Amino acid sequence: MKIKEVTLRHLQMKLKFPFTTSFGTFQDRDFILLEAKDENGRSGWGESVAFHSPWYSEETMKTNWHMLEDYLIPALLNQEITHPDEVSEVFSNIRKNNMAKSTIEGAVWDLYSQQKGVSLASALGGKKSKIEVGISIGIQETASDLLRIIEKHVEDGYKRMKVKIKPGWDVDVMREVRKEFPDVPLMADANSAYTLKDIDTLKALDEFDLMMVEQPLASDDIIDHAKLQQAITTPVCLDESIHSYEDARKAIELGSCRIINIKIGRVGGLSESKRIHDLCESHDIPVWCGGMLESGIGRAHNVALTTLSNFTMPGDTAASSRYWEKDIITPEVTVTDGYITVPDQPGIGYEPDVEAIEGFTIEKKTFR
Ligand code: OSB
Ligand code: MG
Repeated sequence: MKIKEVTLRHLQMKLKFPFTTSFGTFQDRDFILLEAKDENGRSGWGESVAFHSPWYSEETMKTNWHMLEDYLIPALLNQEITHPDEVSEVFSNIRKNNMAKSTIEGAVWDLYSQQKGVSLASALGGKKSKIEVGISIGIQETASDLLRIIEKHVEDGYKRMKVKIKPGWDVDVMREVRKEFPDVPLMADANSAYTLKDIDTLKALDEFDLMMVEQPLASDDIIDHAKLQQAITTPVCLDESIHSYEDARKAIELGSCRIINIKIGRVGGLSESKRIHDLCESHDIPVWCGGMLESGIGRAHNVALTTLSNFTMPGDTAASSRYWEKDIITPEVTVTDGYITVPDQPGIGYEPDVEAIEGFTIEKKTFR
C-alpha cells in the first residue's frame, strides 16, 4: 500500500457537559481528524487525541498539526507499506510526539484492514464480539451531584464507575459513594494530583475496596509509584507515565503498578498498544482502554483495540451520546447493558459521516 494523499481537518465539537479533572475543565473539544487515501482512492481515518492545551501531556492540537504537516506526512507519503507495524519504522528518527504519530498510524491500520476485507478488531488479532465498558465521571460541584450521576450510569448498565479525585475531593467523597453504592465496581483517577507526602490520604482509599487508583503521582514517575504500591493494598494503575513498551517493561519490573491503562495516542499507535498488551498479558498485568473524550473515529479505534484478550477490565469507551449531541460516524457507538457490540464490517466498522465532519471543520489542508 502507498499513501497518496492526506487531508488534515481541525474540528471543533462541544461536549454536552463540562468535564473536570484535577488539572482543568474541558467543554470545547478541538482536535485533528486525518483522512489518508491509498492508490485506489480508498480512505482510512485517524483521530488525534491531543487536547487544545498541554494539561494532560505536552502535546497539543497545534504541535500535532505541526508534526504531521512538517515531518510525519512527508515521511510517509508514497512509501511502500506492507503492514501498519512498518509505520513506526518510517518514523523511527522522530522522537516522541506519540499522539501525532498515532493519528496517521491509525488511518493506515483502517486502510490496511479495509484492503484485507476484515474488521480492524480482527486485523489486530481481537476475538471478542462485544466489549465491556465503564464510565469516567469528572469532578462535580457537590458530592450529591456525583451520586446522582453515578446512579444514572449504574441504571444505564455501565460496568464500572471511575471517579476523578484531587486533594480536597477524595476520601470523603469516595466514602459517600461507597455508602450509597456498596457493591458497584469503583475506581479513582487522580491525574497526578498527589505526591508521596499525601501517602496517608492515598492509604485511606484502601478502605473502599477500589478496583484501582489511577495515576496518583507525577505524570513522569515510576519510582515513587513503586514505593506507593508497596504501602497500599489498592492496585495502582498507570496512565500518564506509560508512553511505550519500554516504559511498561520498566514499570512492571519495578512494581510501579498492577494494572495499565492503554491509550492508543499516548503510546504512539495501535502497533505499540498491541506490544504493550502482549507484554502485560505475559506478566499477568490486566489492561483496559483509556479514553480521551474522542469523537466517533477515535472511539471506533478504541473499540477495536479492546477486543484483544488481555483487555479484561472495562474501559472508558462510553457511548457517543454520553459526549455529543451528534457524533461524526454512523451508526453512533451505543452501549447496551454495559456492552458495545463490535462491528464486523471491514476497517473501523463505522461509516464516517462526511457531512457532519465538514460541519464541525474550521480548517482543512490536503497534502499530496
Ligand atoms: O485521565 O483518563 C484520563 C479525560 C481527559 C484527559 C484524561 C483522562 C480523561 C478521562 C475521560 O478520564 C475518559 C473518556 O471518557 O473519554
Ligand atoms: Mg487517567
